[in-house]
Formats: sequence, C-alpha cells, structure tokens
Amino acid sequence: MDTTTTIAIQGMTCSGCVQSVSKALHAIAGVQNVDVSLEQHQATVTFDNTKVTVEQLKEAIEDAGYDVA
Ligand code: 9UX
Repeated sequence: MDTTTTIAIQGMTCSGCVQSVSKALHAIAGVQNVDVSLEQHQATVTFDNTKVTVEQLKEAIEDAGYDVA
C-alpha cells in the first residue's frame, strides 16, 4: 500500500541539490510522489511499500551524494 515518510537529509545547499535528490528518488520503481525541501533539509516521499523500502530510499539519497540522518 502507499505510505508517506519524511527523511532528514544533510548536505543540500542549493536548488540543484534539491533537483538531484528529487531525480534520484523519482527513478525508483514504486515511488509515487516526492517533495524535497531545501529549507527544511528533508524529503517527504510517498511510495508503494510492497515495491520499495525506506532503507532503499535512504540508500538512493546517499548514492546521490547526500547524508541521511
Ligand atoms: Mo548546488 Mo548541490 O551548485 O550537490 S547542486 S551545491
């Protein structure tokens, strides 16, 4: 089923970073909606939890070059 989680992210310093994180998350099968906030240092992600886990979302953010709390 679809579920929504908020992931704290360290290291985003400009809107390009926001785009990078957003692109990385959207590329994952099962991700439905992504809202990345530079000001709040977080990503809110809605995803199908039968297709992807929160841990995989965090790994994608880290692979894109940012740190998750
Ligand atoms: Mo902005 Mo972020 O020039 O990885 S894109 S700092």
